[in-house]
Amino acid sequence: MEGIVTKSTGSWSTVRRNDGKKFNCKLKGQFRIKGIKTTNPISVGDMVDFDILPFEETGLITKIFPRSNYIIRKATKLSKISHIIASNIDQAYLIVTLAEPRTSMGFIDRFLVTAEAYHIPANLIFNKIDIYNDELKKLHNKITNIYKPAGYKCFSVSALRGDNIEIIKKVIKEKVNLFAGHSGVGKSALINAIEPEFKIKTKYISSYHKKGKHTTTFAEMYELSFGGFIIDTPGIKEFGLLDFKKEEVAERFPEMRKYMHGCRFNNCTHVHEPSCAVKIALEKGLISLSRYNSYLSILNDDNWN
Ligand SMILES: Nc1nc2c(ncn2[C@@H]2O[C@H](COP(=O)(O)OP(=O)(O)O)[C@@H](O)[C@H]2O)c(=O)[nH]1
Ligand SMILES: [Mg+2]
Ligand SMILES: [Zn+2]
Repeated sequence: MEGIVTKSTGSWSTVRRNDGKKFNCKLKGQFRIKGIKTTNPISVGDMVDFDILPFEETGLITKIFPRSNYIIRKATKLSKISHIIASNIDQAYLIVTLAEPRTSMGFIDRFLVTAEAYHIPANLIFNKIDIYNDELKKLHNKITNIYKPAGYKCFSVSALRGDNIEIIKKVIKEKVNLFAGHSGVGKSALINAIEPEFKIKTKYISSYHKKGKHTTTFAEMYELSFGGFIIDTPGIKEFGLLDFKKEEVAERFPEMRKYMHGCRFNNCTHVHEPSCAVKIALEKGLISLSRYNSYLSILNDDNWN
């Protein structure tokens, strides 16, 4: 039988058969994935073949179909071993907020670069707009005016008040959607606003917890009543920029990609070279300074291979 993995915690996975029935399954034997060292051979979103043992409720996964894409994070910051968060994703939404806990633009850019590297279309959802004061509304305007021209859709919602939930439902329909974002931005609340039946636990974050303890909960896939899935990814602080080289970073910024062919040097890093089309675009305001600074910051990471 064929199915999709909706949850995977160590040795057990929940597999949704194509008719919607779910089975608890174990992996049969050892699976190795070419090229990457991972702590988990199977992830949420994997399409699998499985057998159910006669008279038993549990099954054995016998095959993992090739993934169209996947997103990973490193087990630890310096580790070469990675953890597959989810696979076969149609589109990713980064849930952010300018209220508490505020998402930094650096984090947004790293997420978008990661999604670009994995060829997953990504967009931004600004949550908690019900509590934006005038200052935050201005900031919200300013930030969306950076991301929209860069090629990303920006949605503004209030999971609590219900603002613009219908728009979100429309864009996620019939797709496998990854929902990512810092703990506390309202991912679970948003999923509940989309599907009130789910009643997923949301949590209040006290200032004591705001620092962010490392949560080890697993990604989970929710089936939408109107077609499609949401993968909720709790507790992800960082995404692994593992699969590409430093030289490729500029290409992962769509607005830099647009201009870089005009640079004088083929191997231009867009940092100090003369006749750099990216820097000219920056000076003209065609590329935002905050995005360019994120580019420099990623280049300066000390964990490039
Ligand atoms: N004011 C306001 N609070 C929200 C909104 N969405 C979520 N919250 C609150 O933010 C906190 C964290 O929400 P939760 O959904 O658990 O965040 P998650 O960690 O991203 O899943 C909870 O106390 C929610 O009630 C919103 O749209 N407006
Ligand atoms: Mg949550
Ligand atoms: Zn250049």
